[in-house]
Amino acid sequence: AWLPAEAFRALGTRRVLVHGDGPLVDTVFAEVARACAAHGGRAGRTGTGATSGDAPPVGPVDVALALRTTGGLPSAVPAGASAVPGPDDGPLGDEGFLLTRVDDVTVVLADAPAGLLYGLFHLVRLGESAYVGDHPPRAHRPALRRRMLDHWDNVAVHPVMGQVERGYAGGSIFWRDGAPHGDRDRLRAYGRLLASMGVNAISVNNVNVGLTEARLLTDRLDDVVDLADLLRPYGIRVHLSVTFAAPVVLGGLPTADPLDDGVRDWWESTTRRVYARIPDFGGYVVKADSEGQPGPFSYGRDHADGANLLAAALAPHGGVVHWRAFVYDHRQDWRDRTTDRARAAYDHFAPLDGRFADNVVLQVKFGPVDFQPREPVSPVIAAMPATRLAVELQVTQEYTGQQWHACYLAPWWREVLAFRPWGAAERSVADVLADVPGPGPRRGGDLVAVANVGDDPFWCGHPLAQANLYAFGRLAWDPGLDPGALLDEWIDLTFPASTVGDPALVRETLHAVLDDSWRTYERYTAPLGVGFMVNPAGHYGPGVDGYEYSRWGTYHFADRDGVGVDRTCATGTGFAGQYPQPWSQVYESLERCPDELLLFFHHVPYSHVLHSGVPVIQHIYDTHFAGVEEVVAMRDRWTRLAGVIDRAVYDRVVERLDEQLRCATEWRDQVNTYFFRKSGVPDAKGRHIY
Ligand code: BDP
Repeated sequence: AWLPAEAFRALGTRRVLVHGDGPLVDTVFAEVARACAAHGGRAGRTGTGATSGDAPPVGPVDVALALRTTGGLPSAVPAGASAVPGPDDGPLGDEGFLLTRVDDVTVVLADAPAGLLYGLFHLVRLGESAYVGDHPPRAHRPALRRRMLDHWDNVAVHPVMGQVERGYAGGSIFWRDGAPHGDRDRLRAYGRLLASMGVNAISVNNVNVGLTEARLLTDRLDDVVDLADLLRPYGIRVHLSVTFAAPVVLGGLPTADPLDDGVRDWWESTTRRVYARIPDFGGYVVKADSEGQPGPFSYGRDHADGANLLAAALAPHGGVVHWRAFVYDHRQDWRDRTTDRARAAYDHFAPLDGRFADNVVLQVKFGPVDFQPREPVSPVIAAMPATRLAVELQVTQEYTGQQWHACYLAPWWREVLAFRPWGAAERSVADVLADVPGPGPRRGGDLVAVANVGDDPFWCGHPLAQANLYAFGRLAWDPGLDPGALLDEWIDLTFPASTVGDPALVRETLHAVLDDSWRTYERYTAPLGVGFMVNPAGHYGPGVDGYEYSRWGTYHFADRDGVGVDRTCATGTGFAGQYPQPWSQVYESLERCPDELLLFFHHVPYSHVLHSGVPVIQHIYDTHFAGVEEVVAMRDRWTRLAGVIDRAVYDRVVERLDEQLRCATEWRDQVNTYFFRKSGVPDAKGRHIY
């Protein structure tokens, strides 16, 4: 993974002072001391309680990482640094830091320990450039206050989903066969990786909560205490997925009705017991009334009643509920225009805006359906001005190649975060989450993602899938970051120049393979935003009609004349009307709807000509041929790294690219053949279609 010892070379060759107290500062000092021991520098520490057992102060220093709260700065920090004004746009806060250079000393200042930790990893990212030239004081703060990973990990092995639901990286790093995993070093290493990308919250069990997993809240709490202890030194708070039926299945109560006093008491006392053991416990994640999970609907209550019940139990302790908006009827059929699955989250939640307690965070999947490689941004995000929101991404590649396919998702997430639901001059999704002022009350939000990590030696199955994990954390810190620049960061931290044969070639090759890989994946899979042509058994590989006649509500409606889902207000399901202006009109209009979402919003004849000038049927053929050619090129590019990077990483990626090519070819052939047979329209370029 990223952060091998060599990534600390620039820091570790210098004289570094760490100033401050507390467990997170201990972590910073341990990192610095290790780096200096490896690379010949010197580490020193000052602070009120920090001297005994620590290395002595180092005299003149090249680098100082100092907490400003502990009674002034030590004398080794140049006087000028104490004069550095606070950044003019407000305090640094709990997690921010300030970086500058004064009298040839690189100085990182923070007002709280987590800021120092993030400042340290910022220095590591900067490498040599942190220690040369001018660095006028600059404040760095996370745009989003909670940057969270949800692990869909089962404690006990699930008969269908295994140890990790939608996990493609081996078993869980937290659990093994019903017990804690036990590899504590690896958990610490994971905490360190997460801190280096800015993640500060994690939920450690699946949102589909089985009975064993439910008990983490009560008689198996010790296991969670242990995880919290291991991750706390990296600034990470632990959260738990809980079942709404917990008062019944764990507490033996006759009901889980959110308005029942006994139920309320049960949640309060249970939550109090959790905080007695884990004072910085983050809170609960809840999937309710969705895909078989219990919820308030069973008691004739709504989701504000449900969420507020748990929020009330958590509020005195500072915890939050992440209440998922992924609520829909998974036994529907396309009965009439109102049963469109894409409508469900908005239909359920928009009317509840304003009723959620302050410590409820409504967690909304980025798109209206389900983590497809292309969907419009969920209209719920623009519909809840009085509710805290989290946008949920899927780092685990359930629908994007399952960590067999190289698919760098940062460009896609960047598009989602940059989407402006009220039009070009208004706020973006990232602004909504970051509490940027706009019409309506200001409400802060989170970015959350389903994790892609397991006990695989490469952490993510595909070594290059680590770039997705890394980019997620960094985008949650700063949604404005450029995906290409993030890839550079990840490359520098993972393949430091001193560890590879030809750093320039490594960089060039990784960009060639990854930069456009999400669009490549989109090209060889379901066309033009229609989604879900996947194999229903595991969501891997093509299954063009796999869901077409089932009850899951995900259809493409292809027939001999055309394809696509009519979600217009005029003639379709009315989903387009869930957007504010201008998007409701843009999506409603066949002329204005962006090509890449055409079949999400419209049912069109195969001859319909796209903005690109190409008819839909020909676009399908062209993109599917192109997608496979691009995978061939990716594979060729990668082989140039033979002998240049670590052999095991190289081989693992070759194995994955071979499979990606096989699978992409299968996608191409099945999708092209399907549409050729449905439409009878031959490929204008005369290529072979079976
Ligand atoms: C779907 C997954 C399913 C999850 C569900 C969810 O296929 O395994 O339980 O999302 O988000 O995409 O709850």
